[in-house]
Amino acid sequence: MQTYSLNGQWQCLPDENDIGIEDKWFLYDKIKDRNYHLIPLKIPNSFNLIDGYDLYEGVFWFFYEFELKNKVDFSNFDYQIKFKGSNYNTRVWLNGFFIGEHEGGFTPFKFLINDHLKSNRNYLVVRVDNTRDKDGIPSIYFDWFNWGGIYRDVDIIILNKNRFRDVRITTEILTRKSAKIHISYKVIGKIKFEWQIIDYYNNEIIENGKRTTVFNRDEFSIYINNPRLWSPQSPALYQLQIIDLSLMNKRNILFQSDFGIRKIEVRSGGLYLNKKKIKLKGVSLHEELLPYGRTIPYNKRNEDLQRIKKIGFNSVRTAHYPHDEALLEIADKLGLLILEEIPVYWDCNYKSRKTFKLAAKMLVNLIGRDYNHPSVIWWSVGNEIPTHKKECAKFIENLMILAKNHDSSRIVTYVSRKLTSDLMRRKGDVAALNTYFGWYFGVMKMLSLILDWIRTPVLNKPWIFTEFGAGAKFGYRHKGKNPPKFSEEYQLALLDHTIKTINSKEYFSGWFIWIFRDFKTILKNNTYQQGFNRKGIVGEKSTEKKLIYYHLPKILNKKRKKGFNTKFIGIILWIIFFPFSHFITTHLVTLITTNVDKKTYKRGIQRLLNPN
Ligand code: GCB
Repeated sequence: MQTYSLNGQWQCLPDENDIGIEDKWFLYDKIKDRNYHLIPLKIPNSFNLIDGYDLYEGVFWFFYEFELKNKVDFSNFDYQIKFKGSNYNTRVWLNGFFIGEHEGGFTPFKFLINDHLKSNRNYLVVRVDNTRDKDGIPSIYFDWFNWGGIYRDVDIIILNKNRFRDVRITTEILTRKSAKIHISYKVIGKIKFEWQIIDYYNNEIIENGKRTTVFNRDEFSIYINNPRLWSPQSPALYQLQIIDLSLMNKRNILFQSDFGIRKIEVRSGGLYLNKKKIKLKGVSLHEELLPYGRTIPYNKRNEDLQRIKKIGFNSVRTAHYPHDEALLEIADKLGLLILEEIPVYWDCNYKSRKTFKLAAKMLVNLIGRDYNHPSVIWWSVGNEIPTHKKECAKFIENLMILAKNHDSSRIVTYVSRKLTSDLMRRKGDVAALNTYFGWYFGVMKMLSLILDWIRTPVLNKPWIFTEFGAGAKFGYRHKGKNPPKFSEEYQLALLDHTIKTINSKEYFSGWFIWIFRDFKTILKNNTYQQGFNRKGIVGEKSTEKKLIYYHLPKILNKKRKKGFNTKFIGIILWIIFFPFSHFITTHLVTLITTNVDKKTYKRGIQRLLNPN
């Protein structure tokens, strides 16, 4: 496989009235002959970084001319165009011909272009529309910025006619001294190949063999002695290489992928990595860094994860959608456990078959993309969704079944913000809870009792506190007692209290601070926020470190002093209040917060649509 990058200087054109299709902007001459004011833009990049388009939601067209270095050879190769990420709806034309369409902003997609690719000049046209859609995923309301456009790499992929697909490497630890590596794949055509397992540690081939597969699914297993296991403390990596043996003198690598030998398991109410109990201590991260938007340079992503690791975290939740694969490559190398999620978020059209199909496609694509990364330990199929509604419960349950069918080696769950009324929690491998006690509602001191209460229906599974946090405006400091909300001191106090509380509860197998970095959102607009969610431990450019940042290394492992144990009181509360539980959470706690939020959302959306 060879790749030919189409990154570089493109031209683009906003289409505010959506006339481009009717006006045939996909034809080269149409654009060339008219005096359109084309805007140069370095792709990958979001169009919201163009002056004057920072809040734009709508259609943008992109134009790019290219010539492949070598002559095209359709008898031996297939040519695909691959987009690693483009938000939200993307249509592609090559040399005037429609090539394909893709819906969804965060997973890669590709189209075969043999029929229209030329050896000399090629003219590529892409139309991207980031208008919110009620049937989309996410739907209309979400608490992050809707960066539009082609914001990840674009490549031409040149594939041998005979090739591998869907190569999956699954590892199993058999004994302390041996491991099994299971390789499954599909072959298009007929391939005689050699496989090799390379150990990065000594940089040597530790196992190899030969095989032939004809048009089929196939699989084989390799056993290795004294395996070095992958873990956050020791992220040992191996590499699988598959080499074509049909070419006599040329070494043609058909497939290669790094992998790690590790096992994540849920058993007896705990989380185990390589058979040892583990507590996840992590932070969430949006794929955004200013001034780059979502197109974060590799070295900056690396810097993020290095800092996260250095603070002492062992895991990262990639909120709320798949990030660029570069993040996973870095996490594999550094030893950070990653929680991945598809953007099924808040209210989507759970009744729609089309929306379900879209979610299912995103999930399967994500699992396909990231299966071989040892850092990835979990698939979440949704965040803060209304599981009390029948249609949503079914939607989520079916997605969890789908995830398990595609990958039974990882944790499958969804994330809920409901306290007592989410009876679906039992169906996930772990119970995942988001709650902003002491921020959006409640008082910090009540947290311990509330947790002991709400866990009652899921006593046998590990709980993960997937979100908690407090906003802080960098530089807003308060001396003395009772720091106000949005001060750095309040954030420090809340995170300190919450972490201590969770660390003291054996049924919690992990927690994730919301969030590493402040991020843009049209939904947060008070004096301290001004278009940013301020719950980051660093500011939106990563340069400003808040007070909590310096304290975290000391706080991560803190526990509460042993005090009054509310475990049994929690269970009794559950029994007493069970008949009212739905009312309490759905109609009181959740509604109070949702109503407050909804007003802000509406204002935010209105401001976006009518900036003046
Ligand atoms: C949540 C959401 C997250 C928001 C966060 C907040 O519960 O899961 O996407 O950004 O609250 O800060 O309001």
